Amino acid sequence: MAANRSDGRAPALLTWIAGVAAVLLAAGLGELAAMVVSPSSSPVAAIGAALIDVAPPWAKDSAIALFGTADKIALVVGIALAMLVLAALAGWLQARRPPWGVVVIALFGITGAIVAATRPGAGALAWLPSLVAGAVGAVSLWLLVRLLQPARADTARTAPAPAPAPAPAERASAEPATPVAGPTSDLRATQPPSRRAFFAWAGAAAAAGILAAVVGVRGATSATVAAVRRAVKLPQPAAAASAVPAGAELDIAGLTDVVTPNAQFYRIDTALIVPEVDTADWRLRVHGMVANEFELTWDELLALPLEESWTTLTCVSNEVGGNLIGNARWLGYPLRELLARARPTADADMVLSRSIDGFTASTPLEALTDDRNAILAVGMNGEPLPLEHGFPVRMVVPGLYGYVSATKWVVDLEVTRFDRATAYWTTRGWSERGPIKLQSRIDVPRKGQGLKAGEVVIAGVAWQQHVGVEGVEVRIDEGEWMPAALAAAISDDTWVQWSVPWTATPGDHVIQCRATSTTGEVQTEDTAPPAPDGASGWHWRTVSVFD
Ligand SMILES: Nc1nc2c(c(=O)[nH]1)N[C@H]1C(S)=C(S)[C@@H](COP(=O)(O)O)O[C@H]1N2
Ligand SMILES: [Mo]
Repeated sequence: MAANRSDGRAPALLTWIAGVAAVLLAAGLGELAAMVVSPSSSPVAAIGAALIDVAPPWAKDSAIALFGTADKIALVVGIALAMLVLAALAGWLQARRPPWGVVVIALFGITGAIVAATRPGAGALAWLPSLVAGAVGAVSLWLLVRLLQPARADTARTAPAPAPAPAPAERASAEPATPVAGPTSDLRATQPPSRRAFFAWAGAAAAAGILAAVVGVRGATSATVAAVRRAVKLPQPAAAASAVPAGAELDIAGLTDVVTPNAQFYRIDTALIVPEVDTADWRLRVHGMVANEFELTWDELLALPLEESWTTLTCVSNEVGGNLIGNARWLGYPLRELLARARPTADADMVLSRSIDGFTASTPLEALTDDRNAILAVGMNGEPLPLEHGFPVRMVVPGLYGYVSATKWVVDLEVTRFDRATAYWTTRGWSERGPIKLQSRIDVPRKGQGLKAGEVVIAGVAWQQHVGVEGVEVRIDEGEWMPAALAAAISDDTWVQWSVPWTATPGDHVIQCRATSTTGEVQTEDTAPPAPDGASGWHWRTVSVFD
């Protein structure tokens, strides 16, 4: 380990360690406090949530492109790394330009507190964990850096102000077994302050911080709302969904299941911490350009005649060939009925749905009042909504991308107009309307899968919700289009499987597919990126066929 410089300055590395140890302890205690206050009040979560909201549109794009549904983990890791770099910097500052290191940490705590307290849905004590973290970080940094500095006695000795002789007992405790003057004290002046004490304290702070963070994060994983969810008993549907038709599920290894299990359903949202909404507190406010504003409670909602329907949900960020799509059996109350009760005024053309966490979606009023299965959903594949899929209540609207229709943790419906209100992603450059584009995807042969020459099967899924898919075609090496066999569709609101046999010949080949909708539209070859209103183009896959 580097020795103290002759000028008495601690090596930079040690100042960085001091900063990191102090911030680890601070962040850990912040998480512990958040466990008690509320998960979303965690300093890291609050800063992450704010970053998500202020991030430019391309950042969301590239985050999803780079990390897919692991984008949140990537963000947290990024914040943690940035915090550690800042921590090291604060340690260095505190050693070289005191008290600026302590000031920086304290300012961070205060900033975190303000951010946490001003998040949508923030609780009354949301500022507390960040303030705890800031205070702990500032004090521990001050203490740790002090341990790096030459002992006080050395400096005191240079200014020998004659002090009144202390009482023997006092002296004994103040300067234990150290002579006030003489050869020994001279020797001490050239010695570095105790590194052992510094490492012991820094190590203890870091370890305690990590332990507190682990306890805090694990303890905060929504135990209460999870229990509320487990206790929910969904009523029998007044109208059941059709059974999955025989022949909807082709028996082909590697082909996507026609019904997506909840645990495998893609998750996309801006919520770093899954919002916790107790059914006892849930209210849906229906208001705006309506004759009859009202509020709905959970019990009132469950007492209504609920209907079950199949709808395939798709994210606008889904690339051609991507997997941000899933199909489920949803249970809920028709929004058409709910809006009929509210009686929208004639000039209203949009419903702005709002989540408890501030996310909003703009859905054409027409899509919510026509005959499609646009519902206020409480059930997913026979279970209450999973917490990360919107428990207790979300919207599901066939035919529209999720960002303009599928509001999770929904608490507010404002009937309004597109020229009066703007939704979350529209303010970030995405289209104000998002009908789902006609798409098809190759699932097998799988990416990079080696194939043996001979009879093989090419299969995948195709979708254009609420329009429906009429056919799929496949071509090899830009040859003739071959019609694929469509499996039975559950409905026009769901995707459909397809397959086509192929006699594979040795060599590298390009497989492409395209769908045709029930309106006769052929899936366009023109490629478009996800922004601003959904990707387009043909999905293709190269395969190597061996003898
Ligand atoms: N509250 C809230 N609801 C939301 C979102 C969100 O960020 N917050 N994202 C929407 C988007 S972009 C999509 S694609 C769907 C995804 O729903 P899922 O996560 O249940 O698959 O939820 C929608 N509902
Ligand atoms: Mo989405």
